[in-house]
Amino acid sequence: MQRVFSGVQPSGDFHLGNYIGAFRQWVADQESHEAFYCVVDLHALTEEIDPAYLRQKTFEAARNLLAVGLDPEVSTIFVQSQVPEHPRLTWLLECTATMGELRRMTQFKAKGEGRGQEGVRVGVFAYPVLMAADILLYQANRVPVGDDQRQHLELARELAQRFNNRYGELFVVPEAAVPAVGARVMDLQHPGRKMSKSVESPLGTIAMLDDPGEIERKVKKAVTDTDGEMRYTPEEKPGLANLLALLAVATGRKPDEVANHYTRYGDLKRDLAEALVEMLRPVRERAAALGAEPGRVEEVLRAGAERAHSIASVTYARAAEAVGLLG
Ligand code: AQP
Repeated sequence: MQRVFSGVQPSGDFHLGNYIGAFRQWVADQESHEAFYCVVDLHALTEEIDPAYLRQKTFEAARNLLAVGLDPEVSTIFVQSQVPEHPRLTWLLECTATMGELRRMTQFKAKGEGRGQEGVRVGVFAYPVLMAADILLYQANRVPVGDDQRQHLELARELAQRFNNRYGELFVVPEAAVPAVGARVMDLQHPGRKMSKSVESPLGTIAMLDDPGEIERKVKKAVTDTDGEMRYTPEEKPGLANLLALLAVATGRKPDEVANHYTRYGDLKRDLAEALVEMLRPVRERAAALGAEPGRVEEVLRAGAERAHSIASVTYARAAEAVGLLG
């Protein structure tokens, strides 16, 4: 069986972008792959975060991964920092990557804007290497991610190939799996930027566990445009295109088909709100049920860390030996 790996930061509340860009694929892939899904708490440290908040969000993240439909009987669900090989392999890969490669990462460049690169933390600069280690430790063939992670996946592939060329065939070279529609869900108020956990946008972000009233309110207030023409043209009409893509995903159609079906923005928004409420209903219900049994989440994480460690430790030991470290 081929392996799938992916991760999510516990840097805030999961949102519609995470669900559509990533989690839906994770759930589908657990049927056909040996699956490893990780709450990447070390990544969340790259930005200022309150320790108690991080602990709480890490636990909630694990619970919500169960709520989206991951089955701990078939998927390994774990917390990154509980498997010590992640930072250990990162060091070996940092001694493989170059400054030039990391400087080209658009996310690093974007985060440097405004505060100047001198003020950006080393963790933000180096985090794509930690992400490469996350993936390569599990010899993952497939990595389901949203569009924003494409470039980081390319780096992971490049580092795996370079390491393999230098030291022998140690790592599987992973492939990114990016959904055709919904790979970049945009903020409903600022359709020029992606929906994101760590960016404050109370009306622009639909949280995965928002109640139906909140979803309806946010969709109703979503920014569109004033010409009233129903067309799927993301460059020209980013706000409308985002809504069309969301309804397409929620109803299993193509965005163009959805556009042909409507003449008025109001009707589109009404149906979109309804479709999102229905799509997220089972997730909300499962999250509520799991809230009543926190012991179950703890047990899943304990077993997940053990299983992840049993795989990661073998990969790391082989890599460490290959570079000449004493075992
Ligand atoms: N807007 C999005 N549309 C589609 N997919 C998305 N993903 C994130 N945002 C969107 C995908 O979700 C997975 C987890 O990514 P993450 O934990 O980095 O999510 P985030 O919401 O982007 O979190 P942050 O803390 O706000 O991160 P930054 O600082 O990077 O913006 C990934 O597969 C991602 O592609």
